[in-house]
Amino acid sequence: MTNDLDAIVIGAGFAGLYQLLCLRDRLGLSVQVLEAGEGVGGTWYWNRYPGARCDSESHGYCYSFSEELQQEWEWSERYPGQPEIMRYLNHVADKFDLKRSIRFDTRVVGARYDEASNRWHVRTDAGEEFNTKFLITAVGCLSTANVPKISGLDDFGGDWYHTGQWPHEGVDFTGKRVGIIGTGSTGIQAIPVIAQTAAHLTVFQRTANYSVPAQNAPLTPEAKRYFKDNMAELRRVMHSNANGQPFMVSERMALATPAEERMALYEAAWEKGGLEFRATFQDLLVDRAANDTASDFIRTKIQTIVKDPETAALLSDIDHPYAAKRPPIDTHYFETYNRDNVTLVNVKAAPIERITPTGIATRNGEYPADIIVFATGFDAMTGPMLRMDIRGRDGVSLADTWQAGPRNYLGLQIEGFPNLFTITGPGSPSVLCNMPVAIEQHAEWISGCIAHMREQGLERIEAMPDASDAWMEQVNAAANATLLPQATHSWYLGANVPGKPRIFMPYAGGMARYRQICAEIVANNYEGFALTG
Ligand code: N01
Repeated sequence: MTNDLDAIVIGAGFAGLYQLLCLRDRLGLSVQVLEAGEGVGGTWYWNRYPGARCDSESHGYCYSFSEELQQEWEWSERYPGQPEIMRYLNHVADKFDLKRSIRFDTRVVGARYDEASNRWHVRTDAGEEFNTKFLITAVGCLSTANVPKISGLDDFGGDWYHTGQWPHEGVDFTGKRVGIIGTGSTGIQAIPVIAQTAAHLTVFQRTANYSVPAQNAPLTPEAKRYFKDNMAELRRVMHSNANGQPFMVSERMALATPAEERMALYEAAWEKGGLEFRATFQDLLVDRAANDTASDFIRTKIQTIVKDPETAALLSDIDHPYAAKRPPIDTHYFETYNRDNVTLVNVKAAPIERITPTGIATRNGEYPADIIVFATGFDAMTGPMLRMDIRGRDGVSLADTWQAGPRNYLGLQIEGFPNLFTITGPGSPSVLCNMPVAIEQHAEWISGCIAHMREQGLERIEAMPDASDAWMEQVNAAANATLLPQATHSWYLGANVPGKPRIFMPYAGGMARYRQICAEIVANNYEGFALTG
C-alpha cells in the first residue's frame, strides 16, 4: 500500500463505503479509507446498545446505486436492527471488494493542507502519515459521544456505559439496578429492552419527549416481494421529497381538516406507526397551531397508556413542538412505565448533582445503581470534524474557522480548506433526511466534481467567501421558515453541549430542493467554487 494517494476517505460507514466505490471503481483513483473501528459500519459499528434499531424503514434504509444489490438483499423486519444493518454493510463491502482499501483500527487525528504541493497530509493515532490530493470526511453526524461532566463519575463503584460506545460483548443487566440518563431516540429504544432484565430501572428524564409506536414486525413474503418489484418507484419517491423517505407528506392541512376527521387520521397514523406520523399533514412543521393538534394527540395517548397519573403527567409535559426535535419512534416505550421495576425521575425539577460511589444523586436524594447508562447523545455534526486537528491554508485550524459555528458552502466545502469535501456535514440536509439518500447524493456529487476536475485539468477546488455567506443565509432562512428552531435545547442547534455555539446546523429546505440546487450549481460551471489549474 502506498501512502501517497489521490483521495483519502475518513470513515467506513454508509458514506465512506460508497465514496470509496465511486472514486476507486468508477474514476480509477488510488483511494485509502481510514477507519477508527475494527470493522465497517460507522454509527452502527459503535451504537450496539440494547434495542438499537433504525427508525427509517428497511426498504428505504439502504443503498440504491445497485439494482442487483437491492434485488439480492432481503431485510427481515420493517425496521432493521443494528446487527442486521451490520450484516448488510459487511455484505456490501464484500460484494464490491471494498475492505482491501480500508485501513481499520486507524483513527485520523489531524490533517494539514500544504499549499505549495496542493496536498493534504493526514496523520493517524499510530503516528503514520499519508498524503493525498483530495480529502473526504465521511465521519458521520452522530459519532462523538456526549458524556455530561457530572462530578463523582470517576468514583462510581459500578459500571457505566455511553450508548454510542457500547461494548461488543454486550452488557448483562440481569439482577442489576440500572440508572439511565436521557430520553432521546436512543433512550426511548433502550429503556423498554433494559427493563426486561434489570432488577430495577430508574430513568432520569430532563426533557419529556414525544414518541410514536414503530409498529415493528417481521416483513411478510408479500411485503418483501412488493418492495423488490417496486424498487424503481420507491427510489423515485425517495429522491423527489424533502426527507428522503419512501413516503410522501400529505397535502392536507391540519387546521383546514374538520376536527373529527383530523383525529381519525392521527389515529390511523398512530396505528400504522413510524416516522410517517409526521407526514399526516402538510403544515405540522411550519404552523404552531397545526402542530399543536399533533402534540395534543400524542400527549393524550401518553396519558391513556401510562397508568400512574403522576408518571403520565411527567412524560406528557413536553415543552417543544412535535418533531421540532428529531421525533423518536418506539416499541412499548410508554407501556414500560407500567412495570413495577421502572421508576421515572424528573431531573428538570431536581437536577442531577453528582454521581456517588453507589448511584446517582439529585437535589431530592440518591437513587442506587449498579450500572449507569448514558443515553445522552452526541456532540453532533461538528464534533466528529473538530476532534481532528484539521488545518487549511496557512495552517489555520478548522476549530478557529468554526469558532462561532460551522460555515461552509452547500455543506460540502469550507473556504480556506481546498480539496476537502465533507459528506453530510452541517449546512446540508443530512440528519433531516433519510441518511443513505443524503449520503448517495453527496458521494455522487463529490465524485462528479472530481471527474470534472480531471477532465478539465483542474487541480484545486475551494468554496468562495460570497457563496459561503449566501449559503449560510439560506441555511438560516430555511430553518426559520419551520418550527425546528423552537426546540431551543435540541442537538440540531448544538444546544445539548455546554459552550457549543447555537447555530441551526442542518439545511432544512428539503432534500429534493437541495439536490436541485447542487445540480444547478454544477450546470453553472460550479458557481461559487474557485476552480484552478
Ligand atoms: O441523543 P439526544 P440520542 N442530564 O441528544 C439527555 C439518532 N438516532 O442519542 O433533551 C440529564 O436526542 C437529553 O435531555 P435534554 C437520532 O437522530 C437515530 O437519544 O437535553 N439529561 C436527552 O433526553 C437522534 O436524534 C436512530 O434535556 C441529559 C438525551 O439525554 C440522535 O441519534 C436511533 C444530560 C439525549 O438525547 C441522538 O439521539 C437512535 C444531562 N446532563 C438515535 N445530557 C435511528 O433510527 C443529556 N441529557 C437511526
